[in-house]
Amino acid sequence: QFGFPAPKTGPFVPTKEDYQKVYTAIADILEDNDYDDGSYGPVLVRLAWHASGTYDKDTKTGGSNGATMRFSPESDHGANAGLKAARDRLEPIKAQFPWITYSDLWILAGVCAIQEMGGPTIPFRAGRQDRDVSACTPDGRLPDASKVQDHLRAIFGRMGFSDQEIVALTGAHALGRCHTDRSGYDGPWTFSPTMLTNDFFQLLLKEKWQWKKWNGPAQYEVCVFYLFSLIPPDLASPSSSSDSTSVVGYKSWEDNLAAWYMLLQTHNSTDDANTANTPSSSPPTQDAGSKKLMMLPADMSLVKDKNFRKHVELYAKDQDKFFEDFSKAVTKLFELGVPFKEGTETWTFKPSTEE
Ligand code: ZEM
Repeated sequence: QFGFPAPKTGPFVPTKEDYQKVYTAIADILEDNDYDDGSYGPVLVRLAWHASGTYDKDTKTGGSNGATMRFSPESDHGANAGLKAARDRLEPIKAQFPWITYSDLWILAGVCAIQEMGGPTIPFRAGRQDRDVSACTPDGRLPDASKVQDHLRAIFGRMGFSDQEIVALTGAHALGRCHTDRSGYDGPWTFSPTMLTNDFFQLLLKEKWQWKKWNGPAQYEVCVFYLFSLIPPDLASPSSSSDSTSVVGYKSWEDNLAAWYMLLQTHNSTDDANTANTPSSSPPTQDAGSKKLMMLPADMSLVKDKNFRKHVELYAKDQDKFFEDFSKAVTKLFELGVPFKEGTETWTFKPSTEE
């Protein structure tokens, strides 16, 4: 009865708290001022999507269970170009929490990135198992950006998604950018590529997209004047929307004009007793100017096809509805083909800003 206590036996069974620790560790490595727009968030979302989007509902192959993108040939598939940056970024986390599978880690990183970039809560279930190279999926299961609606319906239909879900999922293109050394395409879709908004849909509908004149792959571009950014934040709500992202978020030229009109009126009425209209002393938050934004041919088909377009119109008007549907569709995407044990709990993790 004098010895050390008997060592605990049996395998380590991680709890929700253990996964929350991993979530927090991922949240801590998202930012890096020397990478892209200052965050690994977008490329981590793309990693989780490409791990999941190989699913085939008929053969029940592919999907996020397995993390087979660790291996060639899948890592070398053209669609996965550039995702090594995302996988490498997660290696120190895997070393710190060796009990988590790569498959769960990649998906948890996607969940974390979406939430930390201002997106909706994405419920998470653990239990993905890593598989070996023999589970790699054939090339060609992910969408081709040069193709349009019929292709998108074939690819996402194979995973089991409807038109509405296709449109909601593609709203992820509010995040990140295209890289000439990865896909060959170039540029961001929105002004705020590290913040999830419904700007992708607003821009699709409101801007006049033109074919980009260059030697690269065919893509659309538009040069958007960004006068709105000069307006002090407390005057910057010309439309009814008063969400906290209004200064960063996309504003149509009508909104720009309305904001300038308000500013002019305010300046012309400085003698008024109405102090509510006093211009703010807070400085403009961003430089005014213009910026080139882009769309892929696949993106543009979402407004050219009338059945896709009605969902684009809804999400452009209603960011809450977009967030609700995006969360549902992403949760489904991330769980395609995953053989969860019966009774696996669904967890939600708190964004790090709310802790
Ligand atoms: Zn994307 N995506 N995607 N996508 N994607 C790129 C980048 C990102 C398509 C596509 O070809 C491309 C979904 C759907 C579709 C993200 C998330 C999601 C790029 C640029 C291309 C070419 C890659 C590069 O050069 O770095 C096509 C055709 C899609 C079909 C509709 C869905 C669904 C997504 C998540 C739910 C994200 C976050 C990026 C930005 C990555 C980054 O590094 O910034």
